[in-house]
Amino acid sequence: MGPPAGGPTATHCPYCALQCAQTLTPRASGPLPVEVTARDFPTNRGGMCQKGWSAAEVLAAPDRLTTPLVRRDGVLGPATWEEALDLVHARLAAVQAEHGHDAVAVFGGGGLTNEKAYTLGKFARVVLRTPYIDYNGRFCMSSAAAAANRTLGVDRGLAFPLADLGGAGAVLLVGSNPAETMPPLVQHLAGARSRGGLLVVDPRRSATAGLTADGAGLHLAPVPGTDLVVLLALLHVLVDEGLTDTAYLAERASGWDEVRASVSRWWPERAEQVCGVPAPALRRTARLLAAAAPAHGGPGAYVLTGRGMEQSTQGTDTVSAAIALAVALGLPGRPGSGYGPLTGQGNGQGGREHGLKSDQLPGYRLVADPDARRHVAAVWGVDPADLPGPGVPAVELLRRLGTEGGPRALLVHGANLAVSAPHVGAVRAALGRLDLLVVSDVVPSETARLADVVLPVAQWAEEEGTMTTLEGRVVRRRRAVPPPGDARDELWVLRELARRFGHDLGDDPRAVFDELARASTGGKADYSGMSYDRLDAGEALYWPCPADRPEGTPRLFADGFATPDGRARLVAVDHRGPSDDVTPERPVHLVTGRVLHHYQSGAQTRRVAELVDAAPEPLAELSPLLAADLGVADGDRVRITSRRGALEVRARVTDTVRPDTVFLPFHWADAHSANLLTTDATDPVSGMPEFKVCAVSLARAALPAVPVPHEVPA
Ligand SMILES: Nc1nc2c(c(=O)[nH]1)N[C@H]1C(S)=C(S)[C@@H](COP(=O)(O)OP(=O)(O)OC[C@H]3O[C@@H](n4cnc5c(=O)[nH]c(N)nc54)[C@H](O)[C@@H]3O)O[C@H]1N2
Ligand SMILES: Nc1nc2c(c(=O)[nH]1)N[C@H]1C(S)=C(S)[C@@H](COP(=O)(O)OP(=O)(O)OC[C@H]3O[C@@H](n4cnc5c(=O)[nH]c(N)nc54)[C@H](O)[C@@H]3O)O[C@H]1N2
Ligand code: SF4
Ligand SMILES: [Mo]
Repeated sequence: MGPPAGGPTATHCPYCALQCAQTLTPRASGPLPVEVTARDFPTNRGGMCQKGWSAAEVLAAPDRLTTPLVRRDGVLGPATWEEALDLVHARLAAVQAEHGHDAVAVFGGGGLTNEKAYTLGKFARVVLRTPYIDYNGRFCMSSAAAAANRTLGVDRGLAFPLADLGGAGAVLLVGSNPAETMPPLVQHLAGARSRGGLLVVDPRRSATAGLTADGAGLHLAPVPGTDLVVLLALLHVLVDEGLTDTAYLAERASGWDEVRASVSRWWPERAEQVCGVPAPALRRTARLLAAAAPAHGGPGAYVLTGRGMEQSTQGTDTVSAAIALAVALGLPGRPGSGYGPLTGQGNGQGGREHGLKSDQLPGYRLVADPDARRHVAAVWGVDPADLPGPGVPAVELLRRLGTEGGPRALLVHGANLAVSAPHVGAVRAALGRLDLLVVSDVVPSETARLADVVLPVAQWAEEEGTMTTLEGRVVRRRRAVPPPGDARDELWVLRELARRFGHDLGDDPRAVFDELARASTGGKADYSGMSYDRLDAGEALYWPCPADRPEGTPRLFADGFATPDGRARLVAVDHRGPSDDVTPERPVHLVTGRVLHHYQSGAQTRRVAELVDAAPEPLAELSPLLAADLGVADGDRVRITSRRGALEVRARVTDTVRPDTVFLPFHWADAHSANLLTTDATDPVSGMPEFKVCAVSLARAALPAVPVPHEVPA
């Protein structure tokens, strides 16, 4: 591993897909191994959020995993790597000998580097020979990915560099709150705000919706789960008022006639009845977008989506409608205009490009495609017939754990399922049914604490690799310090496990990158023209970057879409409503999401003192009207009950939420986990769970308020 170089190291943030550029300077003394400063880069322009600034604290977390742990007599205790890996190998081999290859499953994470994601996918398919692999990116980007694939022929997050947003006259953000989830991104919205064109669709007046004040734009606050109606109404207005880009539609899209017919019944007054957004606001929004669009001589417009609309059982259809809106306005592929989802995890994009998704092989190829299997099998030196077929999406995989014929052992790399999976009570029960749970992590996450074997791995500032950002741009992650104690690089862990199964996997990140570039050759996400040398020389490389077009592709769709005929395949869709909609017994919509100071399951950020001080506990946001109805005052404890579970948290009474809605962040665990309440119903196309909306009842908690326990790491 070698000692740290000692000088400053240029890398990127451990957390979200914005991948803010950072400089890490090793510290000679003090509790933290490195000092983190922001570095200029086109996405963050020298900015970072508090999570990025405080990231070094996770390196030195007091309960950082520094040795393998093995459960003996019910208790996790230290073990050597030799003992831990021998045990994992022996038990996996025994499970497979008795129950077949499919008896072992793998769950990955969108925070893993491309090298680790690729190797984990290869490990599952070549070493374990199991079809059961999926990742937490299924919870994140799967609806946006499914809609982009079916409509545009490719899924790359944004199809353009983020900095392009600056010149836009209008930016429509549907269910996205970047002011809290990617704060430095807000700089790129300044142009649209100055032109009065920031258009935010969110049932809450989120921090981002607040940016529309003072003439900077409009905030539409729909009933949760009704975004599709909002979008169909916007399309209706474009058609009705002759605002579509007819030349672009004729040349670049198919299916428009069906879409046009399908939106005819969503005139704004009717849409208002369902989505609650006033008809005049729908009309103004459509007109502002059209005025900014190139067909009307505007400076450009963007349609951007977030988890607020995607994490729904109709997420794929809702994103398809957002794409139809962008296409009807003539935006995708036009300079200064476009469509895209704001992706989520640091490498959620790269994770699926390189094989963490149940139906995908490296290069964004399909497991079921015979040519793809042949190509990848050749790179891996195996018989295509030996590659398992497609597996199942995350929620289904978790459901099958420990059931008759389902997987009996699970390896988790970079996901905290015991907090972040939907209907988490059922997921915890499923994990409890396993014969063997092995978790690789950097800290004792809630999932790691349930494991039979815990493997301590290196993180972020301690490793080399690459990440693929929300722009489809590949950036280098670089090592500044060695991992503490006995924590090891995850590539080494996979290599050592594979060796015990008689397989040879490389663990040098540069060599793994070269191999994944080869495996991606000719695929949609082609990295074959990229190398560490080019990335280290500071080149901005966006995929596809094939060897014969090594300049890469910052902007997609200039000459057509990635469909066989180059046209966008528009899909007519209609509103169905949430799977668990409000009833007289459960009359309030529960909406879940994020706050600025915490990341995801909180496994990392609940270990950072300044972030815990800023946001020590989950607060249920409810309106003064609802609070009065319940007899709840600000700071009182409320009990929230859904069909699946109940929890008690304190209330924040605020006029930023609709009176029919309560908002709860999901960054806390155990009795405070929002996912005790959420449903695991999924979108039929993407497998995306409906995290965003379910029906709940609320009551003032019967017991007197007790101090909320701080999350003290065990
Ligand atoms: N601080 C912080 N930043 C993060 C993360 C984090 O955990 N914390 N995670 C990263 C990841 S992985 C992701 S995926 C991104 C997510 O980034 P976002 O998509 O911005 O985050 P969310 O808070 O999940 O959801 C956005 C908004 O959707 C709204 N919403 C809820 N229901 C609905 C609905 O029915 N319709 C509409 N239109 N809106 C709705 C919520 O009120 C919320 O303001 O953030 C990334 N950045
Ligand atoms: N109710 C509700 N639930 C949600 C969402 C929501 O909006 N509402 N959003 C969903 C979304 S968009 C997402 S992306 C998921 C995220 O779901 P999670 O899987 O919970 O995400 P993280 O908390 O980032 O978990 C990553 C784990 O990996 C560990 N880790 C970090 N780096 C490494 C590494 O290099 N290697 C290994 N092995 N481990 C590492 C961290 O310590 C942590 O324990 O949550 C989903 N759950
Ligand atoms: S916005 Fe995202 S990438 Fe940037 S510092 Fe914050 S968490 Fe890190
Ligand atoms: Mo995400």
